Amino acid sequence: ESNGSNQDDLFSGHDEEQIRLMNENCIVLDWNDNAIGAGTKKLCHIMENINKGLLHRAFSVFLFNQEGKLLLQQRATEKITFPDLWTNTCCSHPLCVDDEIGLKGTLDDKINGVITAATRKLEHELGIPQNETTQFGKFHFLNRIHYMAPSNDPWGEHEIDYILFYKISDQNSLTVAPSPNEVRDIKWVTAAELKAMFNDTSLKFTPWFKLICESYLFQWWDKLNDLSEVENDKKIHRM
Ligand code: DMA
Ligand code: MN
Repeated sequence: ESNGSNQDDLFSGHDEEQIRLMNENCIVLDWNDNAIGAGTKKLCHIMENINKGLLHRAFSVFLFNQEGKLLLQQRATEKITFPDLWTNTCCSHPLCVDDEIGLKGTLDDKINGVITAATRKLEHELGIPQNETTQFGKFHFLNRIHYMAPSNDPWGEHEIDYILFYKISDQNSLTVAPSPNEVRDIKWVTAAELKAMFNDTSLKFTPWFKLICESYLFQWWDKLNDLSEVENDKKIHRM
């Protein structure tokens, strides 16, 4: 069989738009978060490649309103990896393009690239206009988490994930208009409401969201008014 028909097999039954997005170029990394190349989203998310060590850069946004509520999303059924699972506000990958890759290779430069990608994807997934994201609040970089998690066969994740908090500043409100091809549902929750959701066995969560909830999320959330003691951690946390 040709590579073409193998590719058709891998994607058979999946959504056309989500198949198209599998051609995006992710940033391939060494274990210290240095960019060493490009790899399609497809290649980076095949467990067979991950098991050989293929690693890429990602980000996870946690968006909070003025009341300290966190915006959750349920991933669309159309998503090829981790469909229908509840997760943090927005996750994706900075791409191999000049303004997202962090060309200077410093952590600050990489964070800026990730924030550019996050602003792009908040609009793409949740319909939050980029000009609102840049004007109506502020991103905080918390830390980086290196983790691996299988999804439905043959797919999985293996990422260095930049954790970003975004706080809407006083008097502003963001337009939120989710794209149905990306997001099935959304929900604003307090910490107590999120903990209650974990006790509801009918709800399923993404592995990275569970990892972050079990480690840092609630202690950071307690400090939402002043993140200065916890943000900008330069260490890569292997989980
Ligand atoms: C990938 O998210 C990023 C993390 C942190 C798992 P995703 O599968 O939602 O990516 P995309 O939105 O680009 O499909
Ligand atoms: Mn990924």
